[in-house]
Amino acid sequence: MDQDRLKRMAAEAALDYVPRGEVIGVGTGSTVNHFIDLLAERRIDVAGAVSSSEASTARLRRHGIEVLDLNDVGDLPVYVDGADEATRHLHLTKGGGGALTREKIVAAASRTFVCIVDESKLADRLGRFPLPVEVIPMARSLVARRLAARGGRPVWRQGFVTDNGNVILDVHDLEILEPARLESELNDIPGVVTNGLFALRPADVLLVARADGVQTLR
Ligand code: ABF
Repeated sequence: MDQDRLKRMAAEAALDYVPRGEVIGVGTGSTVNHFIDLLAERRIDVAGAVSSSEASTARLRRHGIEVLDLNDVGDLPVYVDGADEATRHLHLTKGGGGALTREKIVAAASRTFVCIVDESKLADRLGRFPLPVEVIPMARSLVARRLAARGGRPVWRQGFVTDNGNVILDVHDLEILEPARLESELNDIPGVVTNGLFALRPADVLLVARADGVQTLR
């Protein structure tokens, strides 16, 4: 079964986790795009959405779903988002789409983080997908040196500026044995805004779409 069909299957399974009549958190990426489209197609009754990117905001609005400011809504019952890589421990690598900072904010504000992936994202250990790190532009070289000193090979995502006006380093060849510890250590590098490890606050539910159905990992 092709990957896009699997992404839609995962997105469809996430509808079961959407409390009717409430404001929900919505992530970014092609799998989440299916989720947004299904909210509209199935006329799911949501009171609005807190979005993790300008791209998702535009898609939500095109469907007539109100986009709200997180500062006006407080904590959320659920956050639905994709990932670039995921383990059975529900640790994630995110940020391939460049929205990792707002994604991590909305995930932190949500009681239940439902992550939707196709089976190709599942890995025994994080690290095959280069780790995105959002950096204040003036600190790009400093942070790159600190990441290289850790054995990573940082590559500037040239021509890309995040919704927050920052740049991204994609870090190849990192050996990620303790995701939560590494996430915390990377946060301490001056100039790092967000790194793409979601282990300190992992997903609560991981929906993995396969040809024979959607597997639920908790
Ligand atoms: C988003 O989901 C990003 O963090 C990540 O890059 C993306 C996965 O992309 P896709 O769903 O398009 O495979 O949350």
